[in-house]
Amino acid sequence: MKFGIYYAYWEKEWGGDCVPYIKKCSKLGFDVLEVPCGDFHTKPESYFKELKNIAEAHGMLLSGGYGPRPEHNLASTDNALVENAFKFYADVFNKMEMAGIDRIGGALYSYWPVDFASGFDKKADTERSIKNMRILADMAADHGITLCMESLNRFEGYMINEAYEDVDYVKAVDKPNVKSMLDTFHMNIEEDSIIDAIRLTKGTLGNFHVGEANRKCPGPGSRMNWEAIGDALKEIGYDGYVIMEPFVRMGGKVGQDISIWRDISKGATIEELDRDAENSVKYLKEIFR
Ligand SMILES: [Mn+2]
Repeated sequence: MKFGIYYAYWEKEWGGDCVPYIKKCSKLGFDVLEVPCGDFHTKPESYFKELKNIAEAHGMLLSGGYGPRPEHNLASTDNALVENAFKFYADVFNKMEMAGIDRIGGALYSYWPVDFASGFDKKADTERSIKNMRILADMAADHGITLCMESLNRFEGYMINEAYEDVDYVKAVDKPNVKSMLDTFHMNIEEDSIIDAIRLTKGTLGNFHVGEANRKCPGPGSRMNWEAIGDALKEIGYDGYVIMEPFVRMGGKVGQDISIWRDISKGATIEELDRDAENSVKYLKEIFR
């Protein structure tokens, strides 16, 4: 297993320049940096070449994350919108390959965060999503990219809330580069057993997000049984990325989308955030290996 972190831990706005985080995260003990793909269309090719060069220089791997905006919803009833989403992803996949990023995870099957008031038809949406995901999978395969379908809690999505729904979706798409993806924060809300949920994804798990129930960095003495979670991942033979996705800072679009209405970091400085992440990845590497 390789251990990573999502850049947004330090940021209040989505996107931005991830290059400085490569060196920083390498120094903190990470193997992987997960970067946002939602703003790739705004960036020049030179940015992606720089990501690749700096990552290689520091022995770091890169993975991609995206919570699709409504205009990139593959389950939409609007064909023109879906065509536009394919165009957006075609550009993203090109740039991912340029940067040496071979996997992207998130609610790629739908959009995020869902506006539940706008109404939806889960069954029909899921059928459309599966049909369109097959097309997206072939586009991604041309660039050597794997698509990871992240199971989200009920307050952020409706199509895939539990591991069994994730596995069902992935099996229905039936493409080798479409995988399931779990996140302990979401599982903590929805699953009877986090361990059984992990077991269910044997053979289909493509990315694994970790975080405490309140999205702090994983650590000892928490409500999550990290030892049992690590054992379950080993039991199913998971050899992919374990990416921590802490969100502890208020403010900006990140704080708003993640629903952070108090300062979970308790006024932590950037240096203190760094130490927390460093201690957390050290702990996970000890427990999961
Ligand atoms: Mn996640």
